[in-house]
Amino acid sequence: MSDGIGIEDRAGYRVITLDRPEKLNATTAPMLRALRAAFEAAACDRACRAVLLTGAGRGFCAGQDLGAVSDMSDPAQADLGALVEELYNPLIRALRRHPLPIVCAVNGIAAGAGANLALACDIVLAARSASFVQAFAKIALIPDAGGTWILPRLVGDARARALALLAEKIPAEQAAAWGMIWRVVEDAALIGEAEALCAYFATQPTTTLGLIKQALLASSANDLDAQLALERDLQRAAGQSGDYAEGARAFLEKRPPRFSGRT
Ligand code: LHQ
Repeated sequence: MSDGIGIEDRAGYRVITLDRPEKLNATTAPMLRALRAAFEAAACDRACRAVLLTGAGRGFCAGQDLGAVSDMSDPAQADLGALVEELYNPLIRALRRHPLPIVCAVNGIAAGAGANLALACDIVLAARSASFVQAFAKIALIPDAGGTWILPRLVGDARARALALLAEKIPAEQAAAWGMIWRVVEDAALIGEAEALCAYFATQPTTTLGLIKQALLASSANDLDAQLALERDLQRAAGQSGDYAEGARAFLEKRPPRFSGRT
């Protein structure tokens, strides 16, 4: 049986596709496990220098498959927290701590945990026809998959509150105008642009890009002194890399650098 995701290797990067188009790629337990395993495998593969996440069909991801978690016979016995802990939390941590740049191509609706899965990626491109909805409140749930952490950081408290409490669908263009995503792309150009970004990242100083992600992640919990100390330490590591030596040499020799990635 298919686990609901597709994995395809390209030159220097990997494409992971959410693949249950008949259910707008709503996530199931096998799918979430496979997704996490795919990201972990990408992190360990030295030939892979970026990851592209997208969805098959007309949706990106409609969030948790509600059919798979809807035994309403005794709600008091249901433990959605256990599901969050086992399946969503490790995935979101894996994305935010991932050493490679992750590009997300939001090809259609991103709802509930599907929206927050997209927002956990590093660079989010969305098709002009795509939209985002923190659908949770409509079914009496709270935003999970990191939604209550990332939304206020991306769009500010006022917009995060309205998005979460009203659960209104917002178009891709509005998401971009609010700083929730990087940019909107014409539908037909979406995958091409996301692939081009990944191909670009595949030529870049991969280890250093991972250090940049590490610094940005830490900044949300650190005070200025702690962050300055972290920058010192990470810059020390970056400065000792072969890619820094190549980058500086290439600049001085007025030629494009040839980064090896993981040095
Ligand atoms: C679906 C789903 C879906 C199953 C569309 N499930 N079938 C939750 C619980 C537990 C613990 C952990 O955390 C979570 C996190 C969450 O993600 S909660 C939020 C779950 N998501 C939602 O509440 C969104 C539900 N979906 C919708 O509101 C709509 O489908 C949207 C607005 C996404 C798209 O609307 P339409 O474009 O009109 O498409 P549709 O509703 O006709 O959906 C197409 C098919 O996909 C349909 O199946 P069918 O067999 O009737 O053709 C839907 O039933 C199915 N589908 N989302 N989450």
